[in-house]
Amino acid sequence: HTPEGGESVVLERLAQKIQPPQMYQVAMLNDDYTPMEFVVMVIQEFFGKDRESATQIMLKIHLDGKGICGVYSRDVAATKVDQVLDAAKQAGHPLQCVSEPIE
Ligand code: NFA
Repeated sequence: HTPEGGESVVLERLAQKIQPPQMYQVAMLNDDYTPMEFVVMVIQEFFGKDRESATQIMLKIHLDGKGICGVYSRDVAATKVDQVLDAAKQAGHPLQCVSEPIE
């Protein structure tokens, strides 16, 4: 019942339909000027972390140059990046933040 394997294409498409969406990590980058306290506050406010977790993430960024603040769908990740960049700009800090697909 497989004349030319055409139904495997259909099954493949069906399988793809139930695959979860591509996820994106939102990473923050270190710089020499943004105050540690500001970074901790931003991570708490926009990524829902408690003060302890936010502090650990901030220190990882400070020491390694980069750290992941959370993983989200593409649109949510883009919104997080916008929120962080807006808050940093408003406060006059050069803090940078990027969204990157994972897997
Ligand atoms: N490196 C910054 C400082 O020493 C702190 C910082 C951490 C900045 C994480 C950006 C991201 N004040």
